[in-house]
Amino acid sequence: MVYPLDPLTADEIAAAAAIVKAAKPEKPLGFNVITLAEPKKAEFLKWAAAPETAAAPHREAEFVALEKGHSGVVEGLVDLTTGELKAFEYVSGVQPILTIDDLANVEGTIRKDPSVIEQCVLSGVPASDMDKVYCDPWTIGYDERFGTERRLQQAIMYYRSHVDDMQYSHPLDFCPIVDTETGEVIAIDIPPVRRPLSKAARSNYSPKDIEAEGGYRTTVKPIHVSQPEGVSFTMAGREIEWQNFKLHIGFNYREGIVLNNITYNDKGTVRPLFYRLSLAEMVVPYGCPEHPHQRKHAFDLGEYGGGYMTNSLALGCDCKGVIHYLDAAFPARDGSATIVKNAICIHEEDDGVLFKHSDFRDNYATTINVRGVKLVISQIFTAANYEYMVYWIFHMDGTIQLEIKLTGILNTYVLGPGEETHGFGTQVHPGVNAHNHQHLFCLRINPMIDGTANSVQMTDAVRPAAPVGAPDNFYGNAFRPQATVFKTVGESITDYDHATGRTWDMINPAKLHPYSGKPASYKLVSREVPALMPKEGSLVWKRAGFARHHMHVTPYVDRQLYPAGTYVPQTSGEPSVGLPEWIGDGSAAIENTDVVLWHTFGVTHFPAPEDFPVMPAEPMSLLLRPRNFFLKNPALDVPPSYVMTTSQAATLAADHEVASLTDTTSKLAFTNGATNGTNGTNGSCCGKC
Ligand code: ABN
Ligand code: CU
Repeated sequence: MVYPLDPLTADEIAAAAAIVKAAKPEKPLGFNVITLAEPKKAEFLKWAAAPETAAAPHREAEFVALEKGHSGVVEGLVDLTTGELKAFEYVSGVQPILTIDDLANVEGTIRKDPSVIEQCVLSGVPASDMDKVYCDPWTIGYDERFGTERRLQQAIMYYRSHVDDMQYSHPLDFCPIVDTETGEVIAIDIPPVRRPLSKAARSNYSPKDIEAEGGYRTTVKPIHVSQPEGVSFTMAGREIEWQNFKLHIGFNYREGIVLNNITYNDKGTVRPLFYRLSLAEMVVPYGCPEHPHQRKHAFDLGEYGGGYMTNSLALGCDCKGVIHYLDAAFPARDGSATIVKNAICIHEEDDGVLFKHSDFRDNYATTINVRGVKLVISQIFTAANYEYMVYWIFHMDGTIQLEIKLTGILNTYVLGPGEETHGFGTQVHPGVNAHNHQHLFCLRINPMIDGTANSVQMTDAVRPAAPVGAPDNFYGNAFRPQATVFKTVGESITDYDHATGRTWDMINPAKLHPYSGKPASYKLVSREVPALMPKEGSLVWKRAGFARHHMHVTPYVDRQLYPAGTYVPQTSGEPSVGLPEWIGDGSAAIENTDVVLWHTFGVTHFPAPEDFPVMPAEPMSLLLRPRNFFLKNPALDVPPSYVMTTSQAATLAADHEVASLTDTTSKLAFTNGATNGTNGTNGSCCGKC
């Protein structure tokens, strides 16, 4: 059975392209996007209520194409169920996403361009070394000199002394601008004071370079993950069931992983949690004020695509354990389909102690210790220099976690001899300036807490206003949570507050907990929430409207998915598209209805030498936690690793035995004074269970 939110298969992509070509044989089209047009939510939910009997929504493909000689894009819709082209429209004044092919062509262009060769020579690269000149092609972002008419990339330039070298330790100081469609260099930005190619030795992480610095350490013992009985999840197509959770795993060229229709089986009652969760956009603004670095602010999802850039994952490297993979299919420019094998990794990991308690009264003999397992659904994408590792993690207590790890290589620029960074970057290697930047992600949450009629409140820890000594706070120690329900979009535009430990709670106001009297909710706990550093009125502020605040809530609208606009490359931000348009005057009602939360979180990155030549993975994380949702701890039925009741302990004590969780069976890391640790094995914690 095809699940209506399944991504298009390779065959469906090819079929969609064939339908468009057959309907418009005279048009010289190059496909940029062919992706699932998700069914309307109401249609999907109708189907999902009775999938065996209800008619499935038609499979529809939306496409974006370029037509030779036409500025802007052609966008349209294909009904794959009927084979009909339902829409075909020209959209002007926009530019589509850059595909991997678009990026890959730029190096060839700049290497043979005479004006680029001239600049290379001026920088200290011999003309005979043009095969050693590399570039990271970025969309131009926005440059008022060139506007949106042409499809432009800026080439961030580097020199690689050897094919196995890592070019980021030898940046060049100028920036060619390339027309993606014609393959021409249309301009070169050259700084007024030149910075020659650094003569410092390269910095690299290749085996040869590590050998030259003493070789790999020999002190790492293997750790094997063993799952002798396989996994505890089941898959039906792309629907997964794991520990009472059930959800569908979608994927698209832009957001990458999309989690759909997440429910929780609460002792036989299937309770909806979220209709859709995804990373909807991100922006990486750089903080060097010198022209043209203001153009460095990548929207990695909207300009390049977290799906298009996704890696094929490998066992033992990206994921460990017993793995289930899902592939991804994308269109090539000619409308044929290509497949990324193993684009999504699904596996389980030990999750540490889920809960534990011991009783001091019998010297901790009374103990319960329950270990958890977590389900991880992950992908990794390479955004030129950077890698983003995205982990959607499900925990046994009903918590859903999003963890993102950053690794890969810093974007670098040349630091001239004796030049100062002025604090806008760090010299991470001689002659290498890594500019300050932020990684700001926009998480789109469409909650469905026990149904689609939800509200959003922010909860802050507050003290009563009365002073110490006043009757209602005589000792001054009182505090309580203050919940503010957002009535309008305008009220929802809020920021994190460390002082109050603010959370944003998605509540079902009609479902009050029998004990707490509070509404069933999932709360968003997210504390890695820097402010957008580019100033109000700046290009980034205008283009990345979603990043102005940590939280925005809007009423649900079908296919309103991308908060920096559908077409992000080369937007001027005048007017700001996407979320700022949907917010409008902020008066739309959002109480007790179907809502979407747009949450911006991330890190401000001041580079350091430890981040070079390749950055150790830096994690950031947020949680969606059930509150007043379950009657009590929903994980009480997870089998304990060890349990000893007080009466059992007393019986043992009466028999002069000692009940204790103290480990007696594991081979310890160090026994009999040995310090090489060769004895350690996994053991059950006490040998009694
Ligand atoms: N980080 C900007 C970027 C992403 C992908 C491809 C090129 C550049
Ligand atoms: Cu960074």
